[in-house]
Amino acid sequence: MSRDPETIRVRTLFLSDLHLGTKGCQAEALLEFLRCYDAETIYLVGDIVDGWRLKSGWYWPQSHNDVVQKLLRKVRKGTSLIYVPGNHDEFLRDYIGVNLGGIELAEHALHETADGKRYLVIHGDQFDLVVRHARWLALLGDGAYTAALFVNTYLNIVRRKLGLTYWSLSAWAKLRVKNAVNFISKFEELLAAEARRQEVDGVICGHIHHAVMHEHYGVSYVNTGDWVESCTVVVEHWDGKLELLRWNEALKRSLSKPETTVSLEKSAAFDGRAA
Ligand SMILES: [Mn+2]
Repeated sequence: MSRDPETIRVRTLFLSDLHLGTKGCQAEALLEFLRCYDAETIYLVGDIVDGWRLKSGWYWPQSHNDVVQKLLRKVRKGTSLIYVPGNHDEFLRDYIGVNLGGIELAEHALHETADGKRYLVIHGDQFDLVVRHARWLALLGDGAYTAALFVNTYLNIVRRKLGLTYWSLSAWAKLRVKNAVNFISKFEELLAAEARRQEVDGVICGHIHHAVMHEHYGVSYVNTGDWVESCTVVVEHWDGKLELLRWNEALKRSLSKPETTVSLEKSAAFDGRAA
C-alpha cells in the first residue's frame, strides 16, 4: 500500500487517554487522525487500553482493533513507539523495560525536542493521592509526599486485583464542579513541580482529560487531553515547537485544502486561564 500523499509527517506525536475497550472511545476520529498524520516518534501517554472496563465486560469493536493495527503498521514502517502506561492500563506496568515487537514500555520517559528542550513524559495518575490530600501531606512533610506517590500506584494494583473499579480523579473533580478548577490547577502544579524536581524544561502528561499548554508554574505544562471527549493530540514540529491540536471538522477541512492557512483551534479551551 502506498503512502497517502496528503500525510503530514511531524517529528513527534503525543497521545493519551484513548480508552480503547470502552464505548466512549472515539476510535473512528482517531483513525482519521492517524491516517493524516505520521511521526518519527509516537508517545502513548497512558490509558490507551482500558483494562479496568475490559474486565467487567468485553467491548472491542473492529474500529478499536483498527487503531491498534494502524499504530503497529507505523512501527513496521519505522516509527518509534513509546508506551507509558497509565492507571487504566497499569497491567502493562508489569512489563516496564520490555520491548514488545518494537513497542518500548516505560514507566515514564524523557523526551528531547528538536530545539533541545527536555520534557518528562508521564501519565500523571501517580499524583492522585497527593492531589486529593495535598493539604495533609504538606503538613506531614516531604517524606509523606514521597510515600503517597509510591502508595498510589500500588494501591491501584491491589484495587484491580480485588476487582474494584478505578477511583477516577477527573470524575471526582466533575462531581464537585465548584472545586474542579482547583483540582485541575493542583494537578498541574504538582506535575510542574515534578518537572522542576527532575530538572527538565517541562512535563507532558494526560490523565485528567483536560488538554492545555501553559507555563503558569515556571516550566511548560502540556496535557494531551483525551480521545473520549476532546479528541486532542500534541504535535512536535520539526523545529521543536509543540502544538496542541483538536481533531475536528475545521481542522479536517483545512487539511483537505492545503492552500488555505491552517487555522487551529487553540484559544479558549486550550488556555489554562479559561479552565
Ligand atoms: Mn488516567
